[in-house]
Amino acid sequence: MSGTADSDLEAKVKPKAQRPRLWKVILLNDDFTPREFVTAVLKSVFRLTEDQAWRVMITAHQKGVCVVAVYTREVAETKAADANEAGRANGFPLRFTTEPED
Ligand code: NFA
Repeated sequence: MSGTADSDLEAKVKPKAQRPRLWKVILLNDDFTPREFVTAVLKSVFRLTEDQAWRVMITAHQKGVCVVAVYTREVAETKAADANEAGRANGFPLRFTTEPED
């Protein structure tokens, strides 16, 4: 063994500082929600800039989906629910989902 008794013990007992798994919030395209409304929700709920919000919206519009941001699970689920409620409250089928990062 090359380490000291102390560092050998430390290697056995020191708890690993686990980083929580992060969750993606994903924006789904639909044919009805206005672009400006999607962008407004991305700015207000996810605190994106106008530029970031427009790029995320257009990417989802063109590709079907776009990752908005990653958060801890509870924050991701709360923001997705808030954003879905904003769509529902305004009569739009706007949908956000969450999924764990690999
Ligand atoms: N596809 C919508 C439109 O053309 C815009 C949109 C983009 C909706 C991204 C949902 C998500 N009005």
